[in-house]
Amino acid sequence: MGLTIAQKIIQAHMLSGEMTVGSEVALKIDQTLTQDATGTMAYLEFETMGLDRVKTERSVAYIDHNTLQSGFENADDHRYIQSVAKKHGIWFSRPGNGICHQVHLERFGKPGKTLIGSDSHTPTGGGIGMLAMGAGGLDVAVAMGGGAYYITYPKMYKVNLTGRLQPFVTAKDISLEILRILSVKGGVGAIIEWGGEGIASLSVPERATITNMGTELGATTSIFPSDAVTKAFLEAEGRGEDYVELSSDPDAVYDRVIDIDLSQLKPLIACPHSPDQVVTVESLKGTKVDQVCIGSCTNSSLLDMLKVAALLKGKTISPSVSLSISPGSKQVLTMLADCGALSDILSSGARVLECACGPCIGMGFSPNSGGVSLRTFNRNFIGRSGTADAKVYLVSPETAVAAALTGEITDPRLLGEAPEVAMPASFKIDDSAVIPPASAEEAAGLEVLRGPNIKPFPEAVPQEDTLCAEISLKVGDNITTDHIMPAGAKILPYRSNIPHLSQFCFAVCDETFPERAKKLGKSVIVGGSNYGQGSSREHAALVPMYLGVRAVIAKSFARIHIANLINAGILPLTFENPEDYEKLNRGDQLVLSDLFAGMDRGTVLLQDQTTGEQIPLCCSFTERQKAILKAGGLLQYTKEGK
Ligand code: MIC
Ligand code: SF4
Repeated sequence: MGLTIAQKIIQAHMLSGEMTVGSEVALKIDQTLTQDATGTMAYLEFETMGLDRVKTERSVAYIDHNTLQSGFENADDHRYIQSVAKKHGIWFSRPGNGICHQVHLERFGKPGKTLIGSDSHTPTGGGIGMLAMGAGGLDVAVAMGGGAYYITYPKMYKVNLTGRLQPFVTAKDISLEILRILSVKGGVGAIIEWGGEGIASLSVPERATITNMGTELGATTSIFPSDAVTKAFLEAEGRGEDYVELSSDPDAVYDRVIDIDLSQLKPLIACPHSPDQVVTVESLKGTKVDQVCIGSCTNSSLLDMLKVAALLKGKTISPSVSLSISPGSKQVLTMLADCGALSDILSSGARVLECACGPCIGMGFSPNSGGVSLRTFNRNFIGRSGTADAKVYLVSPETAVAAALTGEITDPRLLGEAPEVAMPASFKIDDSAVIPPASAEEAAGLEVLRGPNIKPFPEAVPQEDTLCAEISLKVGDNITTDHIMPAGAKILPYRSNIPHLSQFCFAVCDETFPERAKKLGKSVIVGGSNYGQGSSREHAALVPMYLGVRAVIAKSFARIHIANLINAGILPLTFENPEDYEKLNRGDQLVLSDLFAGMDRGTVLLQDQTTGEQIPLCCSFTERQKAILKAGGLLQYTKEGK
């Protein structure tokens, strides 16, 4: 039987396990990336494990999320990351050099390699044929130390593209179309391979937009073949030697095949507050818009920005709209400046922000109260923009410009001629903002610089055989990590300070949660399906762990979050009968006895002492996961030398 692209890369990197859907496989990881909001914790964990030099082919630490430096906290964390990177063999991308995924694609990614990153949009690398996955910081720390990364062997989906995009219909619209078809949980447990004759007309930045947003499907990752388009991109980046050809076998077998005819697609828009609430742009025409943001790791490539500049050239944005543009990298910004496109952007009345995540993670540029914001980003979860009652829509750069010019949601096809923008034959290469690590000899004498914002890692609590605890919170379906542990300008500076962060846990759902959970000392959370979707932030597990949460019972979990819960020593349990969700209420006293035997059986009976209900729960884990849970988390497990 032939293999898919992902299966070929998995096979070449498999350290243990079986290539059958649902079994756990251990992978050798070639490259890692971290960003600052998750990186501080990942490097603290790396240090705690007593590891010396990274064992990967390439590990890069980016600073891109929190670049406001509104107090000493960020500056201290950046300095810590820079010094720890230098000492341990990690390349350091300075603040201003760009968004991790954009820079990694430009400068470091290689087809056929494995990459894990402490950021859920790491699958962007799939745009050049990498097997690139988001992971919790602790998993990245282990991989940096040469340890395996474990995934549940996924199903293989194929999206077959035929035809060609019409003018003003873009890669972003393809991403929104697949979200419309599959929903935010439709990709869970699957790797999505993009193929068909239609991919030949998609450039690497367009492919990367699609693999980037595959994260919103809950997929393990998304991947394109490595072909002539990939080769041209790598050559333009001066990295032709990194090219290898990669394609699936003609007789590869897929669990699901989805066909999309590109010529039939229209400009699409995701409505508040979920990326899968997709309708056509024309169906919302005339909706008043207050703010437009162009950028983020989804749509900040040079090609995106050149199109935006061409559409804005000689025009002035609507007086009622505030427009921000964040180029994805220093390479993009300098090339825009050199060719004059930056002037076209500035003359239109746009505000040019730093090459960083910025508004995407609520780091400034929050909309006005109740404001309508059109963003080229990948997520529009409630409150993520920093304004609780804002209505955030997700669109392509072309649709974003149309709204910025007219002040209302407008089909971009009404803008006239679509700009013709070609990929440059060569990109401007300047890696001066990437600082190489010290040599092993030099590193020995180097000091790691820590600031007072770095607080000790919360104590591990080994799992008990009998758990008696109250339900401290009950939430619904599709709870995101932005609900569990919000980010934004006020909170992000404290990512290395779990006690401080804990005050904001679940603030979007219930502000009284942290106080109540702390008072209980030990508690359980009940959730619906796809619990923990979205970001890779392990803080969404570490903070509940700090607040005494010992188990989460849900209808189903998102991939990265369930791994983070296990890594934090929190027991993730699923309802055997999803309708039993209705039987549990906040305040109920629960007893879970004989847990260890239950873990071996794969099922445990929950006794609700308040209602008298008995509810069967699924608790099937691999031997490794059981040992991690019993030890009280991955850090403890690794320290015990397992
Ligand atoms: C996000 O887009 O939500 C983030 C911020 O990039 C996160 C990482 C984080 O919370 O630090 C992600 O996607 O993993
Ligand atoms: Fe940054 Fe937004 Fe991309 Fe997350 S989704 S890495 S916050 S740009």
